[in-house]
Amino acid sequence: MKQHLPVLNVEVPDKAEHVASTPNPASRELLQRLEALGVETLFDRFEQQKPQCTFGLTGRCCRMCQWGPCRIGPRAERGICGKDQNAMVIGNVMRALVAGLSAHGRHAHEAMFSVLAAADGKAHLAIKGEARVLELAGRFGVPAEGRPIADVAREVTRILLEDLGRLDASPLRTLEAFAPPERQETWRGLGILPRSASYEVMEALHMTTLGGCTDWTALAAQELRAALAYCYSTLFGSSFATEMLFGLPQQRITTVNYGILKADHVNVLMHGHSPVMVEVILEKLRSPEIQQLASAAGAAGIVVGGLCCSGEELLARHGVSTVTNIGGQELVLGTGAVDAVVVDMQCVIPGAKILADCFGTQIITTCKSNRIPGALHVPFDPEEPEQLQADAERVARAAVEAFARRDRSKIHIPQVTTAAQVGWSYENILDTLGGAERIVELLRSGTLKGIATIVGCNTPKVPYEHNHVTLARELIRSDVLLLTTGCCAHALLNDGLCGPDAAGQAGPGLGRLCRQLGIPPVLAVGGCVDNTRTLRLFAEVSRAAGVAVKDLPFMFIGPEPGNEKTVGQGLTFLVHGVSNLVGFPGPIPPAIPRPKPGEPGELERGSNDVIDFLAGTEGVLKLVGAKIYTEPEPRLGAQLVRMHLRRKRLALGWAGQHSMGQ
Ligand code: MSK
Repeated sequence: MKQHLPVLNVEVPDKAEHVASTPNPASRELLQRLEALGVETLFDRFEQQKPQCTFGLTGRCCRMCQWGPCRIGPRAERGICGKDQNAMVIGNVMRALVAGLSAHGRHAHEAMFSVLAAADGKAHLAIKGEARVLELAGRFGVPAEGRPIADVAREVTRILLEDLGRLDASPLRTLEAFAPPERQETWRGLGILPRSASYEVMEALHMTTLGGCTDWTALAAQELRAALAYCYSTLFGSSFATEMLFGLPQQRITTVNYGILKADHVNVLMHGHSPVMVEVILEKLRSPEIQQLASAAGAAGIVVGGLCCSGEELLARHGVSTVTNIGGQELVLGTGAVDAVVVDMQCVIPGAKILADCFGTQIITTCKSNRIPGALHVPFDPEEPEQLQADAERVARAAVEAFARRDRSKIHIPQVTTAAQVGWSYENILDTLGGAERIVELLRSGTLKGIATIVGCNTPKVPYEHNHVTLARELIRSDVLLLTTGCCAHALLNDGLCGPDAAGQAGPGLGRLCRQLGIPPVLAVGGCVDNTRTLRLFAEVSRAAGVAVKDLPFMFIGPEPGNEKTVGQGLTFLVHGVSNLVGFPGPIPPAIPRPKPGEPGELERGSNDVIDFLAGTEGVLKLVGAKIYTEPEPRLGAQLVRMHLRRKRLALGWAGQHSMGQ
């Protein structure tokens, strides 16, 4: 059933609408096939959860201590402890943010210790990203000349690790090295400079424990501080460590979508976020020994496909075909063609194992934090990496051996493939577009009306992938260059918007530029942590323009927010001065008009300090120069983005004769 939420003024879709509106015909085919087979997916379980609790949806349910759960509504203005709505709502959002921060923190920890392992010559790992090592050495003031690259990488990584775990008040060095000076001044003035991921998570949980901080403004400040730790301690740390280890993405053309699976091949999917073990498993799967094993098992070859962000890491550096995102991970198992899914950390939903059992797929877990009952567990520990090569080979063998057990009667692969132009690093985006000064010129002249990052997860609260694709199509038509990561990127890759022929869907300025340069209008820049690449681009364009990021026509768009990590993604850009458009309201109650005291018949805006702080004109907009817009209808969302970019351009005197294409 559809659920209308009057308090949020939105309607969430039912399963029929997901099926009807999802833009990828392969997803639709699999949704219908699984329904016909009577196999349940997240879209069915979403129906079972309806109606969803409106206290939870609006952030007014507190489960932080064992006195509760407490709800704030017409019957109770405060929780049992006396906590009011503001403290409850911002506390809930902050706890979501630091959960996401912890997830990226563990990812960063694994990547950084893997660099140390490589620097120490362990586990046959190499330092392939010399350019990034040397850049970081320069930024951190680490001597590099005449030293072995392993020594420099070790010293640089020790600094990244300090940034991950510092407990004293000394500066977060990655922030000092990479954040625009204007921003550093702003954050210093607001008192929100963070220490590290570890400290800010501890402080956020401390502040929100029973009898802790109930001043919502102090909690809001910690929210922004934690967002900065999220950005400079974990996102930059993960992305940089991975680039030091495996090098930068390289541009290439590849093929994506469900149709890359082949019935007569071993089909292995890589799923999760941490790229370390999957890189070694990929090497093993491509080795003559494992290829021979596949052939002996009767397979015509081995297909490797990517899911979620581990898939995007392999796509960016190796051109490995991606298939789908968090919302499609059950659907791809419904092809009955997947022999094994190798999963590491995050975004692997329990439903995937249920589907795997239905179709005889082997699940192999490789992160010691994340175990799944019944799965083969071969954990990677970067602090004890000696087993890495042998374990990766064991995983590759197990995946190939699963081929013999597959039930061939259930194979159903939608024959849908899409071309994609991938491998975008910060450096090669800059080079391809002609440098930061040239990008400023493109923006100033109106060839590009703006640049936006469109990212994030899926949520069953909006039609599956519909918002991602609709917003992207609308915006490129309006000459807005898009960068994308995460689950959104999968939707746009499969739709062809990141492909070599997508220029024809762009507006006149962006389309011409794409044809001139041979690029698509949507650039897939990697996994969730690689939003750093976009942030660096925004900062570099700002430097070249001599205009603060907050004043440039940039936007962050999260059409289908889902994971706790998305809270930090949006706020990362927000604290840099980049306004957010989110496709579904966060767990924050809207400010509802109410009768004006003493003036019957008149209405005034209902008080909601938290929403006023995040989305009004007096809060973050004044403090950091950006705010949050919410709009679940994607065409209206696109209008909001156009309006926002237009206002920025007008203020800069860059609007000229050009109108935003509608
Ligand atoms: S995988 S964090 S659901 S983007 Fe990075 Fe997708 Fe969101 Fe996970």
